[in-house]
Amino acid sequence: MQLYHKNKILKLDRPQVMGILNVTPDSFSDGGSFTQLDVALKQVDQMLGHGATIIDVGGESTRPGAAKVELSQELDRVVPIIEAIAERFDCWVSIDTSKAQVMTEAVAAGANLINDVRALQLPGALEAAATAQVPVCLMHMQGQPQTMQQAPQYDNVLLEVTAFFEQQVDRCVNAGIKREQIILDPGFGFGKTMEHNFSLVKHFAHFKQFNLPLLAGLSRKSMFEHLLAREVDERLAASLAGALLCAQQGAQIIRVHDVKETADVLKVLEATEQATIKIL
Ligand code: YH5
Repeated sequence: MQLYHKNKILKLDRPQVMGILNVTPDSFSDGGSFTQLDVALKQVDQMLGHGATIIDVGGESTRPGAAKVELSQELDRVVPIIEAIAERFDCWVSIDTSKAQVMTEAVAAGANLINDVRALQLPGALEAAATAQVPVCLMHMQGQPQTMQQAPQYDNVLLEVTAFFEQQVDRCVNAGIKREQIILDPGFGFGKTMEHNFSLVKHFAHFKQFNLPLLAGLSRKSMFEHLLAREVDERLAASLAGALLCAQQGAQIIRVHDVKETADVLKVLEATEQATIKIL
């Protein structure tokens, strides 16, 4: 399995680490300022040095209850950073957005992958992604970010997420996106209770039936707060356990804040899988 964009190929024969680069300044300056750009590039350099192969640039906060971001503000945040990364580093750059115009301008600036928590459902997004000819990550979410955690409900979360994937893959293929360029993501924490999230972890392997790349994003999420009563900066061990459980069940891309530690865990998994093959 592999993804491609122009002359770049991302091999998925072992799990890849996607490092999260938030450019959502709850701080003061916008993405174009020298200091913020400099800080972001240092973080990128560090994440790549620690083994990330994809940098996921996000300018809209989709945390429960977060404020909406205007188009111009989101563009101002992400475009200069993507240009700077693409200029300096030979890595994959992913744009975490739901807005069609951000997708288009981000890819023009050098992004290689569209990561959309709304699965290309906002106006124009499907067409923008098809035109951009980059791989796309389709994430499942129940409801909208502002309200999704108020009362998530499913008859069967696994079957509902699976049905959603079937529909959305069809929709993308019909719009001209190549099937093999679609990544699926069950969307941990997006309109899901703790029980729903852990059911999806337990049965992550169920999604291998699509024979498409799978992405798991559990890093520091609230499901661990509810389980462990840990603040966001105390959820590393839990996040690593979640990453391992999903990678062991076939996740090819693990989206994380803590690249170094996650890369170590994935190396342990890989060494174990290699050893098993040799013994058989
Ligand atoms: C994802 O799962 N998540 S943004 C709240 C947290 C910690 C982390 C309260 N974008 C995903 O990371 N894209 C986000 O603590 C994503 N999959 C994909 N494909 C939310 C996030 C977070 C939220």
